[in-house]
Amino acid sequence: MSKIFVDACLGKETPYSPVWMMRQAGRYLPEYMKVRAEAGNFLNLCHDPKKACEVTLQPIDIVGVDAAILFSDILVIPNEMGMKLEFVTGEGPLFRNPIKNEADVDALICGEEAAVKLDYVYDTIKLIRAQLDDDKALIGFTGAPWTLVTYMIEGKGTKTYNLCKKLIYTQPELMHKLLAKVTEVVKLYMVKQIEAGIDVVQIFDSWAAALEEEEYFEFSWKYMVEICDYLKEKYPETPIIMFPKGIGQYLDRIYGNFDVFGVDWSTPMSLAKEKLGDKYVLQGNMEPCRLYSQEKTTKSIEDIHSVMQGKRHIFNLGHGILPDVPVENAKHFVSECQRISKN
Ligand code: 1CP
Repeated sequence: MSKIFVDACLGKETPYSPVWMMRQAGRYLPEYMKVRAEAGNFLNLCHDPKKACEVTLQPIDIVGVDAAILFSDILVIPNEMGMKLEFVTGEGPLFRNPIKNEADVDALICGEEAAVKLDYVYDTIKLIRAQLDDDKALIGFTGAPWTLVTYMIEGKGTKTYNLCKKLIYTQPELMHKLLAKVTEVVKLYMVKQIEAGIDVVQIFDSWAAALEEEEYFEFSWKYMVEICDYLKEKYPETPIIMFPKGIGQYLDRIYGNFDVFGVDWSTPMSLAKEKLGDKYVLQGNMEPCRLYSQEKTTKSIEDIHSVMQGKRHIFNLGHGILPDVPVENAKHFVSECQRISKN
């Protein structure tokens, strides 16, 4: 059966522009909080295919989105490369022994050995695929190598990226060595996600905006494109969405073998359309905080629709939904996207 979301990713005409939300399975849903409490904590939830499947499907049933996104986290990758991941309540992810030198890079588990350790993710995908309606798509994902190494080097979220940048400007070869290792695992991981049943791949480069232009293309985009080339050679039919957050000023230099460009909320949709709309389907890009107001949500959807006019477009937020958004407002966003873009 055809899936409106997959059709839209491939640039085919669809009855309306499909919609999903980044971070749609998460803390704004009381049903999610209940399952997370049963699991004990977030990481247990990621490791439990039955529960991870349940929370993946919640936004389909409750909010009415056109695609489900696998419930997991980008940081399970470094965890399986041998860096022990913890989540400190209220503070987010933590690696107590971040990468400091070449010996730490050499000690990482790499390639197939790391990719097979993510078997609980593939099991989750198989369960979801068996339960998801045929007309809904399942999105699998990874972090971009650059975004992943920011956590591996800093040990946690950062505002300054100073340890990462120190490596870039003082030991660029070591940074490339680390990025290449992570890229290798990501390629194998995404192939296994596809083989387990995902329909679409999204690559999150959440911390793209931390880098200067030349450095961005050298230390991040290049590796994302390498992942796309690898996946497209094996599975040319599987659409790939690239989401580099906050690089609207570099749009002229975007290239690569992928299908959809995810536009973040700080980049005007009209600019993205002008620069990239002929080459890529565009996804996005409502400012997520508009979800606090139904009126401002509808206004934004109308504005985005007047630019895209229901063609080569997927509705989404310009970054993740926040935990204190009322569920009613998330439902409103989804139904308004579907209503306003209807042909
Ligand atoms: O308390 C909780 O329940 C944990 C909160 C949470 C959730 C729900 C985290 C911790 N991760 C997730 C799930 C998650 N993470 C998904 C699931 C599917 C969905 O979107 O519904 C996805 C796709 C991610 C991806 C992810 N994790 C990204 C990239 C996307 C983005 O939002 O930019 C990043 C940067 C992470 C790291 C991470 N994991 C969790 C947190 C709080 C963070 C961010 C920390 C920081 O700001 O540095």
